[in-house]
Amino acid sequence: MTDLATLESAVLAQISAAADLPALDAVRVATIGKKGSVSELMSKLGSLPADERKAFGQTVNALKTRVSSLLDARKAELETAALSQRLATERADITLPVRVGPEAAGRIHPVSQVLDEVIEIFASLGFAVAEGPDIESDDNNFTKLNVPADHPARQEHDTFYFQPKADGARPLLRTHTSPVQIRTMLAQKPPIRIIAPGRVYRCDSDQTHTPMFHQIEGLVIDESTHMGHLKWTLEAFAKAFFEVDEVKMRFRASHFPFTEPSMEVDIGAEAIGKPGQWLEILGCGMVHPNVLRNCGLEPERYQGFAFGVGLDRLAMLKYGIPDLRQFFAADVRWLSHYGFPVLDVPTLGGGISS
Ligand code: 2NM
Repeated sequence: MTDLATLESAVLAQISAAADLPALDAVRVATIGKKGSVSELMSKLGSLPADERKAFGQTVNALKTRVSSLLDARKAELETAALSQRLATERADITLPVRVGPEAAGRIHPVSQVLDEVIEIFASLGFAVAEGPDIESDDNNFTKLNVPADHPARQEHDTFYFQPKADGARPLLRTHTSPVQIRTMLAQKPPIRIIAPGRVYRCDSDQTHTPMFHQIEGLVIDESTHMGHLKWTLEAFAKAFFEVDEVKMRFRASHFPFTEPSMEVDIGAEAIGKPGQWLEILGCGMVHPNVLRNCGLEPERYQGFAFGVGLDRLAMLKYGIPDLRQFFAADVRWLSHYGFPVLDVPTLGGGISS
């Protein structure tokens, strides 16, 4: 019994001396663990006289229970101390600004933003989006569009051609998105109401021209579509795009092989806060009868209008971006300045721009 009392006071001393949770666990293993000093006492049971066994067993079990509950108490004490320590040192300053993650730091390119804006506006007017390949045939890009064989736009000087194929055909990089309209007219009967956005290519490179730029063209064909529809549509577009209630518009006579009559459209620069000036924003006209015929549509039955807008130029005008060439320089500093937040999606309900 003296042995037991000595053992117990030694164990109690170890428990209170344990300074942290790992040290306390070591005491637990060394005492009430499988081969611990308290557990080992039970192995003496066999060598005791039969009449002492019961009392000894009860005494050892009681000791084990006391040691176990002291271990638990010390454990709770150490855990509380550890928590207080963390609370005292790991303080969060909730007045600091939130750290912005990559999804919020990313920016949408102005051309993508303006493309989404234009699509949203024409979608609300009932236009569908049509697409086609960047590499086109001479036929879709020029011939079907009533562009004469000797037209300057067809020259190598203006158009990017690929090497001629075995059959002599020369594929090219489309110089406008009009071949998409050609494909649409060949594939479906009127009524047709589409816009065709995309990249276009011309051998041209200076302050205001890049060899690749972006266009959006539109086409409406039906049995009684007339120039009043064209003017109303473009006015509705200009008001929605520049987010103004009224817009001054000027239609100047022009010439394109694929439309007759053809016009260039200016808007009063009041729309972008520069009163007194005119801004050219697009070209348009009534689709030439030859183009309709080339696509299998009888001009005696069908007529319609088409227009083409430069997206890059629209972006520059609306958002006051000075230099076209910066659009394609892949400079993140430029993009973080002129770009748009990822979740700033243009909608007519929520606002075309915000
Ligand atoms: C423009 C200006 C005027 C145009 C014409 C056609 C088609 F295929 F219907 F003949 N598509 N696009 C057109 C007409 C494009 O861009 C300045």
